[in-house]
Amino acid sequence: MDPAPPSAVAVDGVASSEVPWLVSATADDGSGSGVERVQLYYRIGATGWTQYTGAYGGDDTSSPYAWTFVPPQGVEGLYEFCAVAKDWAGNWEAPCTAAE
Ligand SMILES: [Ca+2]
Repeated sequence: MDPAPPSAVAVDGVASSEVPWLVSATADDGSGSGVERVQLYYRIGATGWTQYTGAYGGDDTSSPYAWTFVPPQGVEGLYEFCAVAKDWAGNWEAPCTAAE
């Protein structure tokens, strides 16, 4: 039994005018079933979180967890990142609230 969700934390890449950015995340499931996948979310300002998908996005199913992030709205603006993990027992981490 593994009732507990895993947790993932996005590690911001250095915001730069040179794209793409490399955004990575760490994920851990403690003594549970293990991390099955990690998703990257981003937001700009106070907007809602959007999952980063597309050619370089989507679910990362193997560690190290990292994404080649092409800022969808250009390099201007403050991007915040959040990662959400799922474990092999099917438990999802709670959706993003604050940047992490
Ligand atoms: Ca777990």
